[in-house]
Amino acid sequence: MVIAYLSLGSNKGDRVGYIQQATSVLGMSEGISIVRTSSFYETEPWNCETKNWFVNAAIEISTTLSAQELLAECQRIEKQLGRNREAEGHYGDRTIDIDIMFYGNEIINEDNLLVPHKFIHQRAFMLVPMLEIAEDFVHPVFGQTITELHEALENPEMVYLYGTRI
Ligand code: PH2
Ligand code: MG
Ligand code: MG
Repeated sequence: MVIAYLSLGSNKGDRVGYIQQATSVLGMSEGISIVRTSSFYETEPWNCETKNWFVNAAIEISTTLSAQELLAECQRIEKQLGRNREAEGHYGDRTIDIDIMFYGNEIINEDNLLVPHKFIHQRAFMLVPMLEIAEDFVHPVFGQTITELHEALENPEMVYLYGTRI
């Protein structure tokens, strides 16, 4: 059994509804149990063209799936909830994006999967929800806790200006 942390994001349609649906479908998947969920945050698009703000959240799961099996399950659920990668293009608007942030303490560097997610330490929309559910979790590459990574953000005090808890 491995504890993993997922980042959920939506900037198209019923954003909160998609995140709730994704969480409930994940919880029904064989080999996945939901342990904890963060609040929802409305966040400014980070490094993408769109003007449509996201809703983001983080969840803690315990799983018997391998990291690759978990990735496949996340992608299956994205598709089930109407995500169409071909139509949306790179960083386009999406009904739901489910990213593996951490898979236990494992460091995975495979063609289709990088864990820890390579941008966690730069993204308030990942760190702020994580603060709520796993502030003491240590990033296995940087050796710093979520709290420390959040404090090291360029503008940690600005977080609530561009991201609002909803
Ligand atoms: N996801 C991205 C790129 N930019 N910005 C916000 N605020 N939230 C996201 O989930 C997000 C993003 C790529 O997946
Ligand atoms: Mg993403
Ligand atoms: Mg993704």
